[in-house]
Amino acid sequence: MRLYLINPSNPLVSIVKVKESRWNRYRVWKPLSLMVLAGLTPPSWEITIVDENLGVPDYPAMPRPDLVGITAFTSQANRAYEVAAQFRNMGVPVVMGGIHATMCRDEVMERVDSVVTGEAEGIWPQVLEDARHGNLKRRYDGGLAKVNDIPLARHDLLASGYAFGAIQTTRGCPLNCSFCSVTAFNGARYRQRPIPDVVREFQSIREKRVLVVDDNLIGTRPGHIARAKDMFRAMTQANLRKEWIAQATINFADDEELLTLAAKAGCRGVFIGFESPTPEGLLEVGKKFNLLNGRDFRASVRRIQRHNILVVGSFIIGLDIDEPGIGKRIAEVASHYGVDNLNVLFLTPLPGTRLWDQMTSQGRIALDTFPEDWKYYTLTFPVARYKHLSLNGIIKEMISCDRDFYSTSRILRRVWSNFWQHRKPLVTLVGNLSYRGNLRLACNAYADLKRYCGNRHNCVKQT
Ligand code: B12
Ligand code: SF4
Repeated sequence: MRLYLINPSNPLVSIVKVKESRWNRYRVWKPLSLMVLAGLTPPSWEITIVDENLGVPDYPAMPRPDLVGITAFTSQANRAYEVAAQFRNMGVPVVMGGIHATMCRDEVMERVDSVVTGEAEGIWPQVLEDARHGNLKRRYDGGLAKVNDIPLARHDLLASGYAFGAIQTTRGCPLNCSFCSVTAFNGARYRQRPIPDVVREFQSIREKRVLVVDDNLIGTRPGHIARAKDMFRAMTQANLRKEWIAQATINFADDEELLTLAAKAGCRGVFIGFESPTPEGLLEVGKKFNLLNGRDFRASVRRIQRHNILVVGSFIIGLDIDEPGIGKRIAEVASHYGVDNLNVLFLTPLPGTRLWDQMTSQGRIALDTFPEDWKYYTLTFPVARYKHLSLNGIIKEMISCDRDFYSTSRILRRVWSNFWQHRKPLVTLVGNLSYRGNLRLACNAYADLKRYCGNRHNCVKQT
């Protein structure tokens, strides 16, 4: 039995096109979901993983599979449906799973033979068995998996073409921020994989550099942090010789021992969601965790950096409290915090989130011709109607934020302080220039968006 597992591309996410710039190699990330599915698949199946971000193959010229499994974030849904149609026309059954299939099940069911909602671990062997007998059901639900017995992902199947390997050590997040799908999809309970499994899986990754995809690597409670410390100790003891980057909340900075152990285990960078420069903004998105009394973000960032760990800060533009000037404000605050890189995203109502429910009920979803418009749900396009910012206004804020934070003088200052603090001036320079280089691409994309909206009257306007 032959199985193709496919990660569809999104033509609007041009930065992932590896052939256009060699730096993009550092921005293409392995589709871990498909490697996990492959790990759950019995050996009687011959598996090929296709990541369209590395190039779209000529499917009809490939050997005919017995089953196709497609994964998709919401922003990949359009291409996922095209791929599904292509295989279904050849008479090959198609199963789709992942976050979009879970949040928009009915839409997906109309376009594929079978939909799997939730996490796959508990249900995928059953799906394969039904497919083998030509007896696929229309729907399966995997719910939340027990993370104690997840087989290792098949890291051997996507061996080349990427700068980073990928691994997951925990699932779920208790914080449930309004714009984020993680709590809705993976649950509020923080589930931690057994440390020996994590170490073994790390050992099976060939790349020197690894993305730890956990939404919050260290968790929020003392028990979570103790486990993170144990994991870092085990990683160091296993002498993995990996360098890895991860996502964490700002409490990462609060524990010197945790930072020391993380750095020793190979941590080289963290991505931290600051979300908004104001307490009102944090309250609006529900990220109360960042509001702890007396938190000095600048000192926190510096404490992390002292361990030679780079900090990428993430903010959102388009909150109800955001007014003209927010772009400059974010650039200033992020510079004051001292982050090494800044990633700013448009507030985007993703299906299944509290924000989606709120914006839908208020009639504020502007790009709502679905499924066609899903391709704009990359958080790099303003797809909603924002309270104090028009379409032109919010784009202007985003551009001014990027221009400010990535101005030549600010980049030089950042590189100089990295040099002065014996950190990573070169990595910071390359990272900053690469973000700055994207601005031109982003401006072209905004111009296309405006044309698209122009044809469709009443796109984004003030409410
Ligand atoms: C790593 C990651 C990335 C990587 C992607 C790597 C890759 N190619 O997969 C990068 C950095 C590139 C990325 C980009 C984006 N991401 Co992202 N990302 C994640 C993150 C943190 C982890 C994903 C992961 O690997 N999980 C581990 C695997 C094992 O879990 P999984 O993917 O859920 O797969 C399981 C099930 O879903 C299911 N399953 C999945 N696929 C299939 C297929 C079949 C056939 C079956 C049966 C089952 C199945 O089985 C798996 C095992 O249980 C998630 C958060 C999260 N917790 O999921 C956000 C997340 C998926 N990202 C999100 C978003 C919004 C984006 C972006 C649009 C915006 C952005 N800038 O972040 C872009 C998308 C760009 C594009 N191409 O269009 C949202 C998606 C929400 C949505 N409705 O789409 C998430 C949920 C985070 C959030 N804040 O809400 N992301
Ligand atoms: S944004 Fe981060 S902290 Fe908030 S719910 Fe999502 S994963 Fe958790």
